Amino acid sequence: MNTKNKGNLAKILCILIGVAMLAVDMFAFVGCTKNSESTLSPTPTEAVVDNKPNTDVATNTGAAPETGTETGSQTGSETVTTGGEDVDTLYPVNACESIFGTRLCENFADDFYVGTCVSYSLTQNETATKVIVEQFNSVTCENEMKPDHLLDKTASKLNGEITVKFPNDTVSMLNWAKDHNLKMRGHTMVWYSQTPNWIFYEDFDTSKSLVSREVMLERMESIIRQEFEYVQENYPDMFYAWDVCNEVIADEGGLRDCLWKQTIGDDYIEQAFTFARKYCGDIKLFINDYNCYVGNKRTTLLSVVKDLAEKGLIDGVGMQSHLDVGYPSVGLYTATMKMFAAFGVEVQITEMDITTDNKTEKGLNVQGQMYGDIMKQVVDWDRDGTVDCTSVTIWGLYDKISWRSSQVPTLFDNIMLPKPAYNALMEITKG
Ligand code: 9MR
Repeated sequence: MNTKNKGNLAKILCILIGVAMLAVDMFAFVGCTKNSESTLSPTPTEAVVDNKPNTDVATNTGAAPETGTETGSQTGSETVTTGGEDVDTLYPVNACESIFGTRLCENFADDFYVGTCVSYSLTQNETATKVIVEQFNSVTCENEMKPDHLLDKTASKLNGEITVKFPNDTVSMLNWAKDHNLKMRGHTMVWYSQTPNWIFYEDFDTSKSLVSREVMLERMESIIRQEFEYVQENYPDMFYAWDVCNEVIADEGGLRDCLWKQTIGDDYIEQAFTFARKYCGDIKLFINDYNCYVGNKRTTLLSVVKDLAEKGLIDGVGMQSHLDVGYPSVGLYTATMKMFAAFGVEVQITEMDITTDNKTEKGLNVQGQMYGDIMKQVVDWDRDGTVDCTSVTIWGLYDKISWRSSQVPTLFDNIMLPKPAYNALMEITKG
């Protein structure tokens, strides 16, 4: 029996066991699974609520842009609820030596890293870990390396200077990635959202005044230095790219207004990359955004990237790529990628997901086709040198835990089985 047939047999076995266990669960015999996730995870209801802060996101039809941002800006929130990690406990962990018999990342091994985002709970789950390690060779913390997770207010006040502290859940995730030989993308340093307000105020006290440009520049440098130093010391060579600035362009074009810009000034992006360049070692520096292909937003992003590239401050552009089957067209999306590549920088697809409201077999095939068409073009261009794509990350391991779960945007369905989208990527052959 050849490898492919073995893989298919393993897959069928998994599906049969999965279905059988699903039936068992319906009669409430839940104690038979090996996973301990149920005690760690929120209930499915909580999960859906927690993972969807942006219920007002557009559905990306017609000219509606990709969304992917939250409405709140710097809220000062000091906790992050990752939520949504209700990993299905029914899936057979040890039933098959190889879960699917094929490896997505192997298909693109000569081209770029293939990643997924992970939450703390996901990394605690045996099934999810097995699928991730089999299918992907790169991961991004979905929330656990964002500013509100790493910036420690108590320590900052105590020390009288901005203090970065990698909390236990983040450290556990980094250890998990290291133990499984996964590479990581850092996400993210300078962002208008999920960034506590107190970092911008005198004495880290929001009842006082905003600090001066000089003080904020010192704080910015310190944050960037501490983050890079921590990972270089504890996880050398694990991080290959970092979103230094995230979502800095306004939806209508121009720079997004935010407290970074208000305190430092319009050059805050260049300043961030200058500091990052000083401390990053071999880690590649990225500017990351959504709707990169839309009108004035694209125009501004192109000019920011061109400027940073000419100054040698940036290594690549992260196209988040929260897409929908109705928008953008594959042509518009890939043409934009080529424009960034023309500046001589790398391009990474950093948060790819493609929503669809049509969950029928036909709808999922259309979704698969779009995943496949995009990736085929990216692979072709990467191979002929038109685009230097170095990483593709899918935002969400499987539909049930996606931030847009109701529109089933990932490669794996609600019980973590491969969808047509997965198959479409596997079908892209080596040239
Ligand atoms: O997927 C993330 C979700 O769990 C969080 O609740 C949300 C809060 O901001 O952030 C999501 O990830 C975002 C990413 O960090 C930046 N680009 C848009 C992503 C989707 O909102």
